[in-house]
Amino acid sequence: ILATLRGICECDRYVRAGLWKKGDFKLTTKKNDFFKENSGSIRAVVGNANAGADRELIDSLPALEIVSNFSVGLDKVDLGHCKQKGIRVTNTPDVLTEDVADLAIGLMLATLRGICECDRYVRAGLWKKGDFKLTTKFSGKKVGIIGLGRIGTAIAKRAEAFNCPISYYSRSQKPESKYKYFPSVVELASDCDILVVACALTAETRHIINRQVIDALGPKGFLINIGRGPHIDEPELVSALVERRIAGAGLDVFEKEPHVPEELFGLDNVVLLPHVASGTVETRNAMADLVVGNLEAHFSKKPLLTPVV
Ligand code: 8YV
Repeated sequence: ILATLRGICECDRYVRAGLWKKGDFKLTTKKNDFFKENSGSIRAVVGNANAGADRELIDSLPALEIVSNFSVGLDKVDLGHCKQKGIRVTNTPDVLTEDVADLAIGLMLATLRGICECDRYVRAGLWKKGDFKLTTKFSGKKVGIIGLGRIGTAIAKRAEAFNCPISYYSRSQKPESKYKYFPSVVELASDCDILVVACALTAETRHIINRQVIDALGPKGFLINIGRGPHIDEPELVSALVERRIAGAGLDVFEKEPHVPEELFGLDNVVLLPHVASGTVETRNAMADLVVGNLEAHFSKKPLLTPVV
């Protein structure tokens, strides 16, 4: 159901064919021209997961009042600088939680059960020659979640329905949570079958998945990333996947999007998606409504709907 509705196999083919790069390049060119030509009069900026408002952009727009971001993650917005300059910042929480959590489960199923590889196998006419290899069972696997916020909790709830024992790592233990807490990512990785990155990207969580964590996850472990590419030391992950030092990975995000390490394209133990966790018509419309709603509120001097700064 998830693969069909969310186009998981089509997404995987899109990334492997190198098409992602073509989509984003044109946007970047237009953005630069527009900002240059209108820098003195721009009062609002709408960012997203890949292009927000860094110090340089903020300083080049003297009339800027608000950054209304089309994403929940704000790692591309210099929040400290906005605060200092009195620029308001909003994001799009809650409305995308279900989609991102659905896709995390979709990635787990697609990776462990080889759904995209199966799809390629049938399309290539290989079924006639013999049955597909056996894959890995998902139900009952131990799921470790990094970051038990809104999205992490929604993933845990869904994984529980598959009888998966849940454990988590976060900066501090959540006293209200019934899930097992680990005070370090390495301990969490050693104890689970599937490690899921679901935390915000900050200076502290950059490369939270490093060689040590990958080794702790081990050759039977799977890694799922629906957070941000820089959460993972990507060259370390690529060599672990090539050398089969971990069993597999389901990745929606990459360090230098839309560039994906080409060593991954030929691997059968990965599922590669072009950052589509919130990418449904329903959710993108709800996110757009929030972005516009925040701008309307700001310019009519009403309270912002989802203020961050
Ligand atoms: C992006 C996301 O906003 O909300 C986030 O943090 O990463 C996504 O929802 C979306 O891909 C548009 O860039």
